[in-house]
Amino acid sequence: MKPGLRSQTQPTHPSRPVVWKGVIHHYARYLPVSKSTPVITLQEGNTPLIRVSNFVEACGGEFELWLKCEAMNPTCSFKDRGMTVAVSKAVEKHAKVVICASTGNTSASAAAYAARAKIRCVVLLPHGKIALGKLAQALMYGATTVAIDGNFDEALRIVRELGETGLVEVVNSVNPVRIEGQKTAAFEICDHLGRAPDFHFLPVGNAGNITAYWKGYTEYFSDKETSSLPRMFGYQASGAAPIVEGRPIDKPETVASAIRIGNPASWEGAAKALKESNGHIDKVTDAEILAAYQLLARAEGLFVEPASAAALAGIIQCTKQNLIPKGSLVAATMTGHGLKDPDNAIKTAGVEPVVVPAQREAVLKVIGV
Ligand code: AN7
Repeated sequence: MKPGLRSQTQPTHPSRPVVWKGVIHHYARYLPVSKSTPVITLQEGNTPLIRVSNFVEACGGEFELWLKCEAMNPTCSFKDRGMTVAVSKAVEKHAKVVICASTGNTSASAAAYAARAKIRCVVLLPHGKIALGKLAQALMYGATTVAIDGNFDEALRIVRELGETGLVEVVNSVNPVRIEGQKTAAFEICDHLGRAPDFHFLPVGNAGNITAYWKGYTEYFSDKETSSLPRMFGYQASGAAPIVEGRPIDKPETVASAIRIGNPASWEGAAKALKESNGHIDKVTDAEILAAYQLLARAEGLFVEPASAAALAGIIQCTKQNLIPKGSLVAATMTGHGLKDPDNAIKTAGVEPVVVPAQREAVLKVIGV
């Protein structure tokens, strides 16, 4: 096992706390950086891997499930792992402007790291289709925020064209250094579990993350048998499932706005991960996504965004189909924080606060004890 998270984070003195300095600092040897790369970091990475037995019990499974909680990154999604590398490399090249198309999380992350690097950031978003918290992030971090009358795929096409002019640096995952940064999550999982899981579930939008995890797992075990590698299981929303359907979707639709993508940029990377890992890609309905979203919050106190819950809906689907053998070690990536999308949360919870007069008796009545 190569990256060796534990060995490198041992404090030099027992009473001295471990200081985590971010993905580049920790994994420089495995990333496309050199001593002369300026490190733009918000101390991303080193996120919790949390075992969720209540959730497994609630869905009737008999396996061990660990969630990689990427919402604990600085901008509350997994995008920060790739963005620290992308923005650091952009600064190394003396880029003055970074640009991305986004369903929300990439824009939040690019905007934050650009602010830190003191360079400009331009984000192209599908108008009216971005979760509220993500829009708030882009605006607060000071990105030039452009809402296009079109979907993510159209925004990405424009960004690619602008990238070709050489005037701006593209920080979407079509920029390969993004994938390099994101693969570190797989390193952390192996370090934490002491092995790779048997299965790894994750939501699939542009397919950058499934590509990155597979790269991470294969690099971690490059000197070992492939039998140590996990099977990669990806989930798309049924209204936005181009890889499952085998063709681009013109007008993708789903409640999980993060993965409302009809023509994934890393389609080939996903295909490779699925084939080489003997994996599986499938779709889940919006109703299944929202049910899993609410179940996780209530069963475990973990609040993820709807896109992340697509992976959970996939786990529930596989449990019903008996695809996960008893005793398996299963990991899933919870890609973003539930607070990013308060509108869907309030709608899904389906309850409202009980309004009462400011009196003890009135509150007691509501408690019902
Ligand atoms: C929470 O921000 O594509 O398959 O522009 O935000 O690597 O695309 C977000 C994607 C899953 C899918 N979960 O990951 C963007 C964007 C969350 C996400 C995905 C996204 P990929």
